[in-house]
Amino acid sequence: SQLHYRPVKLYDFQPPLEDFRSAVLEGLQRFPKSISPQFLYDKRGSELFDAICTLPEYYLTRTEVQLLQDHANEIATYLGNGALVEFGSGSSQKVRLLLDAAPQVQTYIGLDISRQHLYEACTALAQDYPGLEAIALCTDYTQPLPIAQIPELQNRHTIGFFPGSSIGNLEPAEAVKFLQNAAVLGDLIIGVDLKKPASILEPAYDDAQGISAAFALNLLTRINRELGADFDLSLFTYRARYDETFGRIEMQIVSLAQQTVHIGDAKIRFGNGETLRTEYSYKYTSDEFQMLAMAAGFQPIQVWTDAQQLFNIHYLKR
Ligand code: AVJ
Repeated sequence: SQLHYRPVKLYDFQPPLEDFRSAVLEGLQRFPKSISPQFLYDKRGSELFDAICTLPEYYLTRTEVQLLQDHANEIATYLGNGALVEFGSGSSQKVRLLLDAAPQVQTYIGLDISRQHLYEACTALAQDYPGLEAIALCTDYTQPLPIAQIPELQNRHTIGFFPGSSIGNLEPAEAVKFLQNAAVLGDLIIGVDLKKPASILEPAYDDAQGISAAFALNLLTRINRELGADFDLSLFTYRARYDETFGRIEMQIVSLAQQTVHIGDAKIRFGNGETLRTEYSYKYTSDEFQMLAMAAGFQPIQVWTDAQQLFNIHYLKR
């Protein structure tokens, strides 16, 4: 049958995937124990994260979507006829709000480490936006971006898009490095969660239905399945605490007993009450984030905020 959309061009830079086994062993042999949040997103983890995004307590997604809808026309004036590059594009849903308001944007570049998911999301966009040139760029965006090798990015207005407050997973020094790398590309539209009372933040990361807990604890299930470990899920619990000094939510798995877990030949000891950190989620005031952006060489020129002061979308000019 005839194609009714422009085929998606794929640039595959074959980013090396971090080895799950060595990352897990390394993280469990540290003190305090920690494992990178990137490993939370297996099939079940991605489903649980999608469920988190619709929880009543998790205000981030719906607030950001509302901001994008409310200010789409103004954001479109900043986009002009530039090329839109989405970092960690996942299923590329939020960018549709921008594309709907900015028909003059003719090029979309999705950038993700997961080639299959990326390609499918770009294809779905190409189908829904006839005339849009959709490009899939499979690469690790924490590494220097191969822009010299992408003709579609040469000599044109380019705007990065990094929604979801995903930058919150990075420690501030890493966040500056990410922003410096993104600045090579052009301007940046970025979603950032605001500082607020712990009474609002903590339920967002430890909800009444236990979905946030299931999301973190699924990491242990994944380790059991993929690495042949023997975590007893009944001997661990989940906790999310807002550390006001650091301005971050700390998500951790807590051992309910002194115990030894086996991962292949390795023995991992847990003390009673010992923690395994699964994520940080940093929160920034508008001013703090603008300082961070300036440290990375950006000029903050606009910030959109909801009436309840929950969330920011920043426009950063290179
Ligand atoms: C995907 C990093 C933006 O920090 O709000 C939500 C991850 N983890 N609930 C966040 C998360 C548990 C989320 N980010």
